[in-house]
Amino acid sequence: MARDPLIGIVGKPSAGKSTTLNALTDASAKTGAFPFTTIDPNQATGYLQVACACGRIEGGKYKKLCKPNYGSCNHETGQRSVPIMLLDVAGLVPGAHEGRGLGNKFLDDLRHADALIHVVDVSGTTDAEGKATRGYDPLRDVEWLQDEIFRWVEGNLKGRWGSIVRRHTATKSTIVATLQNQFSGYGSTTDLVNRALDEAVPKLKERALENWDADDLATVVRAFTHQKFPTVLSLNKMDHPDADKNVSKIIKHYPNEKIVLTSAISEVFIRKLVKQKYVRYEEGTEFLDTFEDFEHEGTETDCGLKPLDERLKARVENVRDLVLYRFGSTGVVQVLQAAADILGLVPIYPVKNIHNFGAPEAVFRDCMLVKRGTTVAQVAKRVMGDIPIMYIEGLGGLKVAEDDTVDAGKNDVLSFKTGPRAK
Ligand SMILES: Nc1nc2c(ncn2[C@@H]2O[C@H](COP(=O)(O)OP(=O)(O)OP(=O)(O)O)[C@@H](O)[C@H]2O)c(=O)[nH]1
Ligand SMILES: [Mg+2]
Repeated sequence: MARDPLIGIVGKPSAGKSTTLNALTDASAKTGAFPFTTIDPNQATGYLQVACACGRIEGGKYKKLCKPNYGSCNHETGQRSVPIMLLDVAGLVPGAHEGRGLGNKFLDDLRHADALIHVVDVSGTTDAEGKATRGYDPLRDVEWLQDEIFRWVEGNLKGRWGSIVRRHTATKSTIVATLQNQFSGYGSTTDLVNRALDEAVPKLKERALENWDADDLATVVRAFTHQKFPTVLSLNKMDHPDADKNVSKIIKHYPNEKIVLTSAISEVFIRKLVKQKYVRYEEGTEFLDTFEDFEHEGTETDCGLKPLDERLKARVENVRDLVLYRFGSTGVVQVLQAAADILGLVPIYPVKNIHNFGAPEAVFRDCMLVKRGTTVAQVAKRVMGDIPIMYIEGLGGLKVAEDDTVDAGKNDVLSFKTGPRAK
């Protein structure tokens, strides 16, 4: 991943994809209770919550000075919001890979996504096409959506398989090189293709590509899509009375999937109230304070909140009872964290000066999200481009080897020292 990560939001029509995007960002993507509200993809910046380096270095001395260029850092907690790009696409329906619904275009929009949030409507009030119904079983949606993505990639490859094999033979390429050539349009890497082949059947690597049959190809494509699009299930509309039984069923059926329960609409509602100064809210938690809560404590004069009218009061109570107190949060902050987790993203802090981290003006100004296991040299390339680097310093001013890797808390604060251009 030589560029910033991109998280795709996928699901059938009316599952709540655009609502999820709006809940995670300041976007105002159009939402609606009818299929295909979204046609063109909406891209917006979300914020991933991480524990900032400022909180742990030199006993938190830099916490109060931390000054992110993008996003923000809480000077009390050292919790940092790091920007991350999100893409909300049109709904997918069964048969999309053959052009049903809005067809392939939207699968194409997903090409550059590094991970997916699959929004599943667990209220059972929308069918596979997103049309209003009751008692629909959303268990099916998990499977067919993954299948659509697989069939889309498979279809793209199958159509050209004859010429791919001819070229492979003529150029005496390796299997990995030929597949990487085909998958590069999805932002694949040789490493990813290798992992996919290892996951599929390592034996296929030894068997000549000319002898692969349709099943072999399908196995590899399945493994590739699995590696390329790690997916978090966002079981959305958990505020609905029918959600519980559907949630249990999905969790039982998919014990190994990464699953988060969400109520995107509640998060959007709360954020609106925060903007209008009706409530104070700690994102990602159940803590939501209204004017009335402060009134009880006798501090109503300085809480800075407006009193709620009866209608809003009832809606806030509803959100508390059905979502916040039952599940501990609306789940949307957690769903983004889960997506970053399956991708193995860690925050890396490039600094100009490894001893003062940019003080006084630019303390931990920059933070980027990279995959755990990325080498220090690859990080340097992303930060510095082609500028030649003389050496790289880590915490304490110690030199760091270029082939060393990064992780949370390991080689995550780095200073790149540039030198004269090589002759
Ligand atoms: N009860 C409930 N309704 C929700 C929730 N999230 C979204 N909705 C409603 O579900 C409907 C569809 O939401 P959208 O966000 O437009 O869905 P979408 O997946 O983007 O749909 P398309 O763009 O048509 O594919 C809207 O009426 C939303 O208000 C939720 O958490 N709970
Ligand atoms: Mg939409």
